Amino acid sequence: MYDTDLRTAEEKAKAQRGLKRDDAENEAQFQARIDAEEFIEPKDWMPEGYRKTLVRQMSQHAHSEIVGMLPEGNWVTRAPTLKRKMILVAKIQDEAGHGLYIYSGAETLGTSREQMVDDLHSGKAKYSTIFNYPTMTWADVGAVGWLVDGAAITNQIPLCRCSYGPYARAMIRVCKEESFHQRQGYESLLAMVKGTDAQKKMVQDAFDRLFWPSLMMFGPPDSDQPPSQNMKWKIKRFTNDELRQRFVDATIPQAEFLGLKIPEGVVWNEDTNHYDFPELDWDEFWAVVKGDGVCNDDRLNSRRKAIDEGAWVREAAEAYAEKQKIQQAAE
Ligand code: FAQ
Repeated sequence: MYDTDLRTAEEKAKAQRGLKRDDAENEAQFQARIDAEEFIEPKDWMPEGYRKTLVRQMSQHAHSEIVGMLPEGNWVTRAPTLKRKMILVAKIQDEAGHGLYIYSGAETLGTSREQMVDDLHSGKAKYSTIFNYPTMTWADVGAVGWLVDGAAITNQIPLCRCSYGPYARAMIRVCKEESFHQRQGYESLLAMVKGTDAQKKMVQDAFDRLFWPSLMMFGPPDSDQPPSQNMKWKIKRFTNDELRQRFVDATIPQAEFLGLKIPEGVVWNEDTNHYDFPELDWDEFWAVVKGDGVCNDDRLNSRRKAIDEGAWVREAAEAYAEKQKIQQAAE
């Protein structure tokens, strides 16, 4: 109602011009550092758009790691052997670790983890569409390792060279662990295809259902996107379609080695030296992004429940930390 800024109009205009000039200079300097392949660190000046884009992408990434534990968690009690159970538990714990590093990395941009988690639970923030598909059989668990972690690595190796230092550094360890995840998934399917006919059929079925959604993990087609500021800022180094193609080219020979039937329309193109593949069902993709996937409600309800039921643990930990602080101050 009242204007508390006591500067004259002339003073305000002058300040605005100065601000603009400073911002332009800052922005030019910032872009020069990016072009020179320098890392941007938390306390460095950055354009608001860069900060926002990173918080969005990193929080979405962290949420994906955390929500991604749910489809696999369903199988811990049903893993076929003790060895497989131990591997699965180790993998799920790794995913939790990835989520925590990436939340911490995103917090260095000034958004609290509580805020990011609230945004996930309110439906404002996204997580990868792939985790809204169910894991119906044990072969699906292997296929998640092979295809979902495989797609994640393809996407994330370039992120080790992302211009934002904390994200890039977190990705180095994450990619090493995802690589183990991909191999264990592939190895478990390799064991199954050497088994009974029913096991082979189960692997084929998992591949048929999860192959296309794993291609959607790379995001919408380039033709839908305006030229990306993201690439200029070197947050992303390759476009969604480039990475999707790279993943298809790596995955089809692996599927052949498993003895799987390759989906119709996926064919080697001698001219391009790549596999051609049909247009994905982008209506399905957007429906899942918007919350209409088979498991969207289930996943979010599980996360909300976990946060509510864990509230007393967080309160106890805070009370304990407070007590320790008082004791240390008294010593
Ligand atoms: N799902 O302009 P673009 C994992 C959204 S971790 C949902 O192309 P961008 C580990 C996008 O946010 C897997 N939403 O966006 C694991 C944007 O939304 P906006 C996760 C999607 O950011 C394995 C809009 O559509 N990995 O798997 C998806 O430049 C096994 C327009 O899209 C990462 O997050 C999608 N698939 O590129 C855990 C990697 N795709 O702004 C357990 C880091 C797009 O309109 C078990 N993220 N959207 O609100 C990225 O590299 C990028 O964010 C992309 C999207 C490539 C996902």
